[in-house]
Amino acid sequence: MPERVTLARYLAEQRPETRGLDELSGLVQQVTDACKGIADAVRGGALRGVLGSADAANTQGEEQKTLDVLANERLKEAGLWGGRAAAVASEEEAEAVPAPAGQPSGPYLLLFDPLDGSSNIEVNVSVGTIFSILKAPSEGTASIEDFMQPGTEQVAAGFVVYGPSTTLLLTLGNGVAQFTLDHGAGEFVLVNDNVQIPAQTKEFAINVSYQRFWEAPVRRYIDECLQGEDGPRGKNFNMRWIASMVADMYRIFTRGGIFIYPRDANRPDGRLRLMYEANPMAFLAEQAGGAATDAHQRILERAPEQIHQKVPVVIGSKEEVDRLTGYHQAS
Ligand code: P6P
Repeated sequence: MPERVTLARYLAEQRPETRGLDELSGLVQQVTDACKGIADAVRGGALRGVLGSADAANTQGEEQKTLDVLANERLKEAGLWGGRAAAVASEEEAEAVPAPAGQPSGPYLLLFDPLDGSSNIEVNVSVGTIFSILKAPSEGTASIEDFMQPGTEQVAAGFVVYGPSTTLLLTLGNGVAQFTLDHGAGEFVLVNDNVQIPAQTKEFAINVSYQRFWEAPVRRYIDECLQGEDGPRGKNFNMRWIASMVADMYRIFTRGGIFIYPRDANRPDGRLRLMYEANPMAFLAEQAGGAATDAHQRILERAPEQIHQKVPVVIGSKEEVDRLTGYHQAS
């Protein structure tokens, strides 16, 4: 029976100089504690009265689900009243939200998509929380400009999948660790301390219904996959598209694959947001031996211009990401 390593112990072992009692460890624990509450609400579904629309739209003009609002409030509270974040930014908030007046302004900035894939809630498909942590300015109140840091500046990132099991993937910049929530004990327990994305794969994830809008490199790449073993790739591929990035990406961290949300004729910058979806996933992917580009350059090197900006995403098994990125660069 392997030793039971909780998230608290993992943080202490990863940061022995502070025994995991530092501000970053504390913020990670506050965020993941909020995710435990979100997991409980998601699991309750219709019995908890948390399904359905919140009869409002978020700053992106997308319909807000009741659970979107609940998850956002839980994570804002964790970030703003925990004394470790100077401000938070959320998919559900138009602007950055500074720590309340009189509250200690912490050394970090917390960014999150509180409930990614929430359009899947009514059909009981896995959804999740994605988070990213940056350093805050050394003094003064954090402003939206302080968030405009490239993904290479992240000090931690993670996501939680609210699925058949509640699972956390986390990086502090020293590899990727995987935890499963022991709902009875209320603890995230380590199940893999060295998650690796296989460099090769036979699975691709893309929404094929937009095929007629794709650019030539994407069409070429997918066509070659579809030609299978008789085509230039010399092997058959399988397609998976859950339409919940956290679920698609969790599969890729588990067994490899390539996730593609490209720019197209209708979406010049793709659909996914740089700061709280693409950057944290890219940080995790690279830390797990994978790769992540915007089809031309590393996502982590993209210089952000505004908090909700979108970016094309090609992420997962390194050999496949490099191939598709190479097709774009050659086009
Ligand atoms: P489409 C969910 O809304 C999301 O942001 C990602 O989780 C998911 O990968 C994507 O959108 C799905 O987009 O166009 O297939 O519905």
